[in-house]
Amino acid sequence: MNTVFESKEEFIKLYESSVMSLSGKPFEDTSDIDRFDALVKLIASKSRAIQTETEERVKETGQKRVYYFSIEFLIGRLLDNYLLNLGIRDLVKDGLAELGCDLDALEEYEPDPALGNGGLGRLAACFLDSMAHEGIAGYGNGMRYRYGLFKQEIVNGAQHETTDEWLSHGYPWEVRRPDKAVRIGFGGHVEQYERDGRMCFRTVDTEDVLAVPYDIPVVGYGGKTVNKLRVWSAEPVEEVFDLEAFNRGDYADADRHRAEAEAISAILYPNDAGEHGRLLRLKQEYLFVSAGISSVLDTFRSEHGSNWQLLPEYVAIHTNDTHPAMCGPELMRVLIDEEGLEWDEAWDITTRTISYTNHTILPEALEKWPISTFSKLLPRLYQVIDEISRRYRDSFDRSASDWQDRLRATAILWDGEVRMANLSVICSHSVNGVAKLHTDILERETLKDFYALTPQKFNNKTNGISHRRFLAEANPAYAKLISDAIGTGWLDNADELAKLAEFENDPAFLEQVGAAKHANKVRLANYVKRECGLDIDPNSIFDVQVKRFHAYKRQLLNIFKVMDIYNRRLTDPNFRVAPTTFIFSGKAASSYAFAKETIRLINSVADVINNDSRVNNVMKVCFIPNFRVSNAQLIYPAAEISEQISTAGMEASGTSNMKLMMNGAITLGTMDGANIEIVNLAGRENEKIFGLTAPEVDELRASGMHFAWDMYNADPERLGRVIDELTDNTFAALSGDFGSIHNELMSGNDHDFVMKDFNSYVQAWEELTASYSDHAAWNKMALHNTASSGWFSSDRTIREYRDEIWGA
Ligand code: T68
Repeated sequence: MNTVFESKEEFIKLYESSVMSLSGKPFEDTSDIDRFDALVKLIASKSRAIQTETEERVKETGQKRVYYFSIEFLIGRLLDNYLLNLGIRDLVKDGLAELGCDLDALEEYEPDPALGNGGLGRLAACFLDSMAHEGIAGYGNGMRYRYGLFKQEIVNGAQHETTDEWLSHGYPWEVRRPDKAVRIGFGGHVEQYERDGRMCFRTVDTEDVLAVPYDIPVVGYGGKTVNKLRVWSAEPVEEVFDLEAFNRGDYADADRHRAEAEAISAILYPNDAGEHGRLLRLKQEYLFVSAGISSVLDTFRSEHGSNWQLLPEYVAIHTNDTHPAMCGPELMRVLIDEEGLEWDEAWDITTRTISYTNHTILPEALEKWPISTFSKLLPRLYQVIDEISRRYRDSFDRSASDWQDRLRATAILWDGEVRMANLSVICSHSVNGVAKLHTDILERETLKDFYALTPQKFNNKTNGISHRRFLAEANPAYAKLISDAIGTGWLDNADELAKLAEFENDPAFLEQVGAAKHANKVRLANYVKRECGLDIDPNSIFDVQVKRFHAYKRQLLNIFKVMDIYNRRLTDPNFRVAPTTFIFSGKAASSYAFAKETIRLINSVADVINNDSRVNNVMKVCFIPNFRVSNAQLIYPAAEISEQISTAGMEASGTSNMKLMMNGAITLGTMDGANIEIVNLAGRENEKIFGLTAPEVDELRASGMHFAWDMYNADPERLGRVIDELTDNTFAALSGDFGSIHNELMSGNDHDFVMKDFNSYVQAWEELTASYSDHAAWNKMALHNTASSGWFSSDRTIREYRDEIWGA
């Protein structure tokens, strides 16, 4: 597959000269950073050569282009991934070794850009990988935040946020494209004017900023397609430096203009920031939408002229959640105001071009903006939205008896607010959820009125993950075992993982599966020792819950289980525990007090248990700080139990469940999100399912017959005791007690059914861990999970989007 370097010798020659010319030093005098930088620049330039070929092919064949608009792309480190995708990892590693460099060591210098919060942003990155692999002309359009999501440190058990300065040494993958910059106007007012005998609209007296794109190559596996991710940075339109202010000594004032413009792309918002009313967030959304649409249309125009009727044939614009919801009105605005199209034609083009994915049913995540804020910031765009809304209402079918309720539920403008989800649905030809159950809930509950009106728009696209990043790259020990057994075809086609089923009854192979897992556990234990100074035992079970902290994800339930096991171990010397390391990792939004207290509770429980010699030979609790793509790639391969314990009906899909399954972990989970598909693929006997189902949750909520205090009183020995321990100083030594969690749980009447599911959860855990001692049986389950996981490759997901939504 390698057509990048003719030979190792050629690589060495090119690389040496690249190091020297970039650093201006003889090779021997260069630092590891110089060497890392030069390596990336060399691979990036080789990638761009393929990108040029890809571009020519797309033009020649008139291939449809897909633009994936997402306010987050959590791309992770790229070097290792691209070496793998280009088929030159071994060649480069060997070549570097001849020069006395260690590839793994150099890779540690690569920043891990935190340009996303969690699942949504990582999904976007997996999709870029799969689009390039599938030969789709697919491009990411997003934001280049100067500071990504905060860096998490743990101080006295609590999360502390510090800034993530990922750009401090520069980012060698990106290319700044000032020639493609787009001017974006905010504020001002709308005026009418006449053009070619036609009344037109334009906005005047705007405050403008410049959106400057940076392009990052996206290298597809197989080395045939290289696409790009374009991220936008906000800058002042022109350098307006106030010399007078500077001379007065007002240095801040002198540069105010620049600072105000740059603020727009300064930070990534945490997902629980409560965006409501945050003007800067709205500016971010408009900036990447407007600049993105402008660049999409420029490319189209250069190929097809102004034949806008052809747009839906050659372009698909996908909106990842509601953050790019302005794509619809912005495309309308440009087609009407700038290209002179009539409303109806523009509307037809727009709705046939745009599609939308929903990622949550949480009502607080359904974005809304006050009309007053919106119309002041974006007066013309607001007029367009108002007109979309008016026409929607006017054409509304009033024959059904409940038409008024239906109109109220689906309206774009309501109660003084712009409802972004409704705008997204109305402007799109396709609306999808991200797992079967989630799509069902959208159709039956969250978006039921839209579903009744336009059922044909709705479809499911169960999420997927890049099996190349999260299995091949993250887990070299297991990947080698797999490739030795079934060949390397699975890298290209993840369905081939099913061939592993042949080895499920091969004792020698199962032992090797166990050995690879053990090696990964040792690797993680070393990382934990380095990062946290904690010794964890690679012979214990690694029980893992890694994801954003949120009440519905129920990290609280997990730590309650740990507390209960600890209590029982202390009170009953005959109570047997399979030696286990309970591993947690993840960030809580900085303003989300309950989630942050849960992190502090976990670390406080860890502090007590890890230092208690009565139990610390059989249990340890480990919180790995600053969860991100790079350390996730060390954690997934080491996991044996995958904790997927959200309240049923709440997790849209989950994707760590898929990554962990693929790496041979057994799911301990509820029937929620994509856990359901996991069970369907691998068989219920190969996972451990517990707890309320989604219909049971609905029923119990509706009945009003669940009472936290009854649960507490009914089980004083175990559940009651755990709850008492939140406030009786048992875990207070590190930094105090947990009254707010106690209060939230009891006054909130166990909103997330932590207490309700407690018993069945702990029992399921005990049964599952009891079966661990039969190593052969366990490894067989693990292998069966990997063998069943091919369907979760994002290659499959992307093919479904391509065939059923984009028509690309
Ligand atoms: C996640 N959503 C879902 N949102 O929770 C998860 N939100 O079930 C699903 O697997 C994943 O999306 C991919 O579909 C998120 O990650 C956010 O991060 C987010 C960011 C900004 C604003 C709101």
